Amino acid sequence: MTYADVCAQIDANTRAMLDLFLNAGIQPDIIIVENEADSGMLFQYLDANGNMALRDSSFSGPYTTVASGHYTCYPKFAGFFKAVILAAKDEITKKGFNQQYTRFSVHTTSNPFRDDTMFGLVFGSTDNVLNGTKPDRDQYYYDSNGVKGQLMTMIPDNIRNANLRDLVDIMGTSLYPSSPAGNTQADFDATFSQINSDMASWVSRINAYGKRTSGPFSGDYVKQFLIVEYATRTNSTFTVPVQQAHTTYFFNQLAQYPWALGAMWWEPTYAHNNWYGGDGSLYRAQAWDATLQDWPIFNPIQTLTTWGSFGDLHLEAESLSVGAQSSGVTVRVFADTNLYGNSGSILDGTAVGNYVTYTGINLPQAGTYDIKVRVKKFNTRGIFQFACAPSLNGAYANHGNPVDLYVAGTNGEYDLIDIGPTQFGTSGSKAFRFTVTGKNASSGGYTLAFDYLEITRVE
Ligand SMILES: [Ca+2]
Repeated sequence: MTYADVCAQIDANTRAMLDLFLNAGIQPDIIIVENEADSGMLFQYLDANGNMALRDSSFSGPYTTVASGHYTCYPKFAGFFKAVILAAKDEITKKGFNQQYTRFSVHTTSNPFRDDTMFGLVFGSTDNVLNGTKPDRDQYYYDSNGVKGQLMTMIPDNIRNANLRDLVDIMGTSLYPSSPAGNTQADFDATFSQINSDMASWVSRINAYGKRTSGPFSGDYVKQFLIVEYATRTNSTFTVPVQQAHTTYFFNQLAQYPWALGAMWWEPTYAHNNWYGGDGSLYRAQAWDATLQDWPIFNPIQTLTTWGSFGDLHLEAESLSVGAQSSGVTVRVFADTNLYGNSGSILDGTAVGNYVTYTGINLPQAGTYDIKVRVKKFNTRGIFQFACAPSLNGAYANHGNPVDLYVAGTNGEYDLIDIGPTQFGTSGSKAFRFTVTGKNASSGGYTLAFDYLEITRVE
């Protein structure tokens, strides 16, 4: 099979796979090409030292070891990606869809903007950002000294001449952070040092590409970023609560970059080796319980729900600072296994006008955020009005309608209340106030109980 034959096969397979969606009226938002492409596709093999290397007899040389991050035949490798994207764009158009609505992502093991990676040769090298109509490296062999070699004529013209830099919208990568040494921010920062460094280094490059000025994604960055695989490993010190804190911390950091689309959770088996399927879901056995003489099971669904809200600030009410409260009225943490973190924050209100103000709600940037609060309804609850201010002693503005937390009976109910979009003119710490405005005629009191806040940037 010649190189051109492989490209033709890629073209046919791409169309066949995509037709399953398009024929059902479904146009993908994002097509991710390959799976950790830079360490294993089509022409790689293990060399005498056991390193991944490129099967390329024509252009063997110092650049053949993948560990170096360089590729002798980048144009051939890039050609496979271009073959997929060109075929997909053409098929989408042929089926009557507007191909502008589909973005294309590559997925590499290491971040594709870093200079010493395959894609970094095109996307990351400062000289190539925006300069020239097409990076030469898409077409020419370069030797280990960076000397330009011959045109890769075995690559079909339409593929070789296409500009991968312009075809790829979203840089995708995997991220499996190491287990932190402890449970402090410094410990967490240490596990994310490489990705944080990368993210910071991309700011100028992504800004150089600029934003789209037309089309369905007008206003978005031309180049965006997605963590295609993300997971943390469970061990004796990296327990589930620590992982939650660790992951929440990281997601909030990612949210500071408007061109970062988020992260997709991947490979639950990586988190623990005792995962089992059952009842349509996954669960895993926790550590052997000597008292119970059993393997207690841990249902990850709640955990994944808790972790899976990239771009959101997920703040447990019981962990928020109480900046202010009505005098003589208690605000306390209460336990309930139906609450996230197994606890919440309750205002033991006794009258209309009682309030609690939570502080330290740190918004990464100005903008409009949708605010949701999970509550525990009960037969002694009051009605609250939500208000927020730029600071504890700032000007409060009401948002959303009064919410009645009364429910009959003694079991309680749990509900995620959508307060609605709220505009914040500045980033930084905000104050959220919940004030009792009344109670249902059947309610026995004026208490308010909160589980967590979910704050999602909407524009
Ligand atoms: Ca909670």
